[in-house]
Parts: sequence; structure tokens; C-alpha cells
Amino acid sequence: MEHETYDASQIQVLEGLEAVRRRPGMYIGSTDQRGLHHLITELVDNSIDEAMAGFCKNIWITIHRDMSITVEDDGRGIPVDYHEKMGKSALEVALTVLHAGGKFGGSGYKVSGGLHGVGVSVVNALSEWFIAEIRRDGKVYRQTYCRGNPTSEVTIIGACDAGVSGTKETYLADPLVFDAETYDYSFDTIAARMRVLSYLNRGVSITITDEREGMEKSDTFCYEGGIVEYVRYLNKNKTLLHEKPIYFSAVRDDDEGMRMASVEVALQYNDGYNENVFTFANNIATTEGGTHLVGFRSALTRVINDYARKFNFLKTNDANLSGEDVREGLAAIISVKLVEPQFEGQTKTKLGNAYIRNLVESAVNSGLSAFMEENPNISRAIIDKCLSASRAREAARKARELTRRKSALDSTSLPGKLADCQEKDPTLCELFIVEGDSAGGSAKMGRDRRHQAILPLRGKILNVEKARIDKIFKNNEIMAMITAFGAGIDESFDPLKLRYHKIICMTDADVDGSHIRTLLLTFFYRHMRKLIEEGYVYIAQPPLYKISRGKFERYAYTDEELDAVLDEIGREPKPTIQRYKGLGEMNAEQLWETTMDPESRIMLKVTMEDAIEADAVFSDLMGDNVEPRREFIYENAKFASNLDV
Ligand code: 0RA
Repeated sequence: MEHETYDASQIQVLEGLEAVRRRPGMYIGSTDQRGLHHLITELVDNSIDEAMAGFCKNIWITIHRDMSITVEDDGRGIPVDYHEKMGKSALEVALTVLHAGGKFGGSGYKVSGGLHGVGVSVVNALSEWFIAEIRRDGKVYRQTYCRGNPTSEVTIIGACDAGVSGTKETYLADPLVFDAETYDYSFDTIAARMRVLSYLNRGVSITITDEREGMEKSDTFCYEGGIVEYVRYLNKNKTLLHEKPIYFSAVRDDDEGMRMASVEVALQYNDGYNENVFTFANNIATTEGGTHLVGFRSALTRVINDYARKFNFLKTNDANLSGEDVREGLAAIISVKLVEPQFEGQTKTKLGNAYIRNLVESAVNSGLSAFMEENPNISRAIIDKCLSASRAREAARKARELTRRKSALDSTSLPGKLADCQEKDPTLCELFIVEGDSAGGSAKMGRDRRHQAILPLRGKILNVEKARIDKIFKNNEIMAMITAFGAGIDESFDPLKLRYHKIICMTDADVDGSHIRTLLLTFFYRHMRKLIEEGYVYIAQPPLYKISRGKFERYAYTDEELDAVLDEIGREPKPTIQRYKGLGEMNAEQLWETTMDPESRIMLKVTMEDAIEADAVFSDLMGDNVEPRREFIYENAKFASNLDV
């Protein structure tokens, strides 16, 4: 047969999308729930690009009942005209050619978001079906696809008002590609991401709607104040040193006058002891920092020290305020948008472009020093705060030295209530942190003492959100954990010294249990962040129910599971259903077989997938305001993802 229309670009397209289907992880990171959510982000990023170019105001995301997803915007609409070189419409090119999405034909597309920048064709390739609907020039165009291959031409399916335009994409993520066990959307996770995106792109309205049965809800995020409102949000339950966040921005153009980069900074001090500085490059959270953060920090330290010297808050013989001193109680957002961002570091979340340091540094230098000159009262409050941070740090250093001398930080003197395991290889060892003495007793008896250690927590765990480091070192429960873990704390925390590679929080499935778990996670997050980042922390999942009838005995860990068991064994004749309220209700053997036995237990691995959202949650929970805390606890803790069976 003759192949007259044999077309090299066609082959490349297929190879491109085939590669995506063959190795999806290379393009979207993973095929678990995270990868599933990544597809949504990928489409939303394109709409955000359109918004950044000034043409789109609204974005709508819908989770449908059949688990398909729609992302729609009111931008100009992906062009549908015929693409001479490619031999097909621009729309089809965008949907079938890797890296083509949004990068062609348009002006104003210099700054592009997207973690991998792979675009809509990757989503198309990984979808069982995909429908693109474009509104432009008074017409509605539509094209359909199956696993990346067009199943129709671009067809005009109707008319719309001439002034109306936009892009609507609906797809079903391919069940052949994504892991069945985690094929599920989390409204909260998506909403958290959309909230951040709308803070970072002022004025863009993002609506997310869940149509799934029994889960119907909708949320809209739109912040006219952009990152200024983001900073207010970070500080929302805090006592403030100044009412309005301080804001600066700057841009840099290249020699031809093309926009190369823009930077925005918003900051506000509260009277607390923590630092909440979050940085972004092209809407991507740069959790490893980078040149923008370096520029910010050095300008902040310099401006505050200069001011303190000039107005004699620091005397000639006083040492300078340290970087840590000037960041105590600081909430800040740094958002840069730039052409060709370089992402470096272990997780590719460290901004590398060197010139950005200068841009941010000079923006903060001039902006902040002008602000301080004009606002002496606020400046005095900030400097007072920094000075007291400096004094506290000195006291803490002494306290630390004292504890060190008592060798409390040294694992040769393990805490008395720790029931350690026999194994010494940390990779094989697990530590269960158990709430209360009675559960602690059962856990000690039920465990496999060869590799499982038990640390019962008795007294109150300190709320570290509200305590400076010197106080933290005086808390028994915290000291017991530090010593048991053996890896130090804060800057000196070293995961290589950990004595256990699984640290498992085992708390009751009630409000108190959830509060204790949150206190623990807050402590880890604030003082041993690597513990969470590097995946050492787990949450034990004790069963909620025991179902028994005669000799039959089964545990259920969720309400759905209870239903399934009842379906299986029949609801008549009536089985006995015991609802566990606390770990203490189980004896040693039950605790072992339901919760601790590595062969059969279910544990949730704690991740910092979204450190910013987590931090907002921590602040809600631990801040000065009591009300949000209640709300949250009843909504139940959301730190855990990644089922680790
Ligand atoms: C290229 C050129 C033009 C618009 C777009 C891409 C575009 C892409 C996406 C993806 C999702 N939403 C989008 N909206 C717009 C502009 C062409 C023109 O009208 O001049």
C-alpha cells in the first residue's frame, strides 16, 4: 500500500505520546494520587499563563461523578486554525505534540508555569478520553481523543456570542495508567493548591466544584490583593506587630525591552517565634529556596541592622542582629516570575538563576529602607522584637549548653520510660510513640521487641508554636523524644543519627488523640523538619470496629470496610459490633495484630506534600485563636497521605 500522506511529524507525535504512556512517571512524577492531581495542575497552569498574559479572569475546575475532570477558562481559547507546517490545526498540535502547549503563536507567553512544563499533550496522552472545546470568533469547536489519538476532526458544534471565548478541557485519567488503589481525587488537596495559585496570581478567580455523590461542594478563590492577602492568611490567628503587610515589587527587562522577570515580596511580623517565609518561582513552591530567598534574607538583615544602628537601637559595641533574629515572627511571601527558570537541588525546587538574587535584594533594600524611614513606630516595634529574639537566642544557647552538659541530648542516657528494642540497625528499628500509660503498657507487651521500641507519652506535650526554644528544652516529653530519636534538634538535627527509621505516632482515634498527634507533628515540622521531609514519620491506624459472630472475628478500619464486612457475613443473624474509642480498649495481642504487626497493619506515611498548607493548618491549630482549632479537630487531621501497608 502506498503511504502518500506518510508524514514524519505524525510519527514523531505518536512516538512522543507513546513515550509518555510508557513512562508516565518521567513526565508527571508518579502514577499515584499525586500524579492524578498533577494532571489537573498541568491544565490549570496553562489557564494561569493565559491569565498572566492578561486575557483570562476565571478558571473553573470540576470533578464529575464519573471521575472525569473539567478545566475551563475564559481566555482567548486555544487557536484552532490550520497549522501549515504541522499539517493540522493548532489545537491538535497543542494536544498531541510534547511541549507544544501554549508555547506557539502567542505573545506574552514568556513566563510559563508548570512543574515540568509538559503541558496539555501529556494529560491527553494519559487520558482514556479527552474532549477539547474551544470558544472563539462566535463558534464552538470540539475535538475528541482516545489515549492521545484524535477520534474526530476539529468540528464546529455550535455558536456562541462573538465576545465570548475560552478553553474547556474534559478528560478521564486513564485507569490503565494510574494506580487503582489511589485512583481518587481529594477536593481538599486540589483546593489547597488552587488557593495558593490564586494568591500568587492576583485577581484570577478559581472555582473548584465537586459533583461526586455525597461529596457535593464548591469553593471559589480570588484575591484582589494577591500575596499581600496571602501573608494576612499566614498570620490570620496571630497578634500582629503592624496591621498592614509591607509590599514591594520590581521588574527586569532585557536589552530589547522584553520582560525577563518580575518579583513581588510581601511581609508582616507577628509577635510569635516562628518564621514563615515561602518562596515561589513561576507559581511553583521553591521549598529548597534559591537565589530569590538568598537575596531576600541578605537585604532584610542588612536593612534592619542599618536602621538599628542609625537610630541607636544597636550601640557601637553591640553585635549585629543575626538573620534568625530578624526573621523571628516573620511571615513573608516571595514570588518571582521569570523566563527560563533554572530549577536545581534534590527535588528540583531550588531556584538557580543568579541574577534573581540581585533583583530581589535591591527591591527589598530600597523598598524596606524607605518603609522603615517613613514608619518609625512600626520600625521600632520590629527592632524591639529582633532585639528580644537576639537576647532569647543567647539564653537558649546557654540552656542548650546546660542540657548538653547533662548529656540529655546524648543517646547514651536514654529516657527511663523508653522500652527500647534489641536490634541496633536503625533501618530495621521502629519507635511507637504511644499516648497514655495503659496503651503504652499494651504496646510494650504486644510488640516484637526485637525491632519495635515503645515510648509512652504521659504529661502534656508542649505546644511548640507558642514556646521559644529555651522552654522547649525544659519539657520532659519533648526531651524524651529528642533523646530517644538520637538525632539532635533544629540546625543540628541529623537524620543519619536517627536510631529508628520509622517513627510511628499511635494515638487514639478521638479528639484528644488527634490533638496530641497534631502537637507531635507540629513539633517535628518545626524542629525536625527533615524527619517529615525524608519520610520517617508514620501514623498508626488502629481499627475503628471489631465485628464478631460466634468464632468469626474481623476488624474494620473505616466505615466502608465495616459495611463491606457486614455485606459479606450478612446483617442477620446480628453480629456484634464493637466500636473502639481508644487504644486502651485493646489488649496487647489485639493491639499487635491490628495495629503493630508489620505483616498486617496499615500505616499512613506523613508527607509534607504541601508545606504551606500544612503550616496554615498548624497555625490554625496552634495559634492564639482557639476557635479554628476546634473546627479543625472535628474535620480530622489531614497530614497523612501515601498509604503504606
Ligand atoms: C496560544 C495562543 C493563544 C492562546 C493560547 C495559546 C491559549 C492556550 C490555553 C490553554 C488553556 N487555556 C488557554 N488559553 C489560551 C492566543 C491566540 C490568539 O487569540 O491570539
